[in-house]
Amino acid sequence: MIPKLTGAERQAALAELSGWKPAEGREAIGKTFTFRDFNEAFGFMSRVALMAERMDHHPEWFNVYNRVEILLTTHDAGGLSARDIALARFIETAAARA
Ligand code: H2B
Repeated sequence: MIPKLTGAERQAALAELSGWKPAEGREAIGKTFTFRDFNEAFGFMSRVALMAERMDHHPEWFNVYNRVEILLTTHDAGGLSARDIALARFIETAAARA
């Protein structure tokens, strides 16, 4: 069983992750990314997908053309865990490189 973050850990993580917000009505965090076009958005998604598979931790996401909405939560924990924070950090670096 993966431990859920404590309230303090959650707050500290969110303070450090620019633009990530708690989701409405769910123990999850989310952020929407906008790219130049679909090619750039899908390239970003491909890099995130490969890392997600390596981490065995997968995003809930939605893409329309150049927009990618991402929600992170740990199903096995029923809320946020350190894995969500690690994946969010990787996503930030992938988006910055796009
Ligand atoms: N992704 C996310 N976001 N949460 C999980 O709890 C999770 C996952 N569990 N990816 C993994 C896969 C689990 O189902 C497999 C069996 O390891």
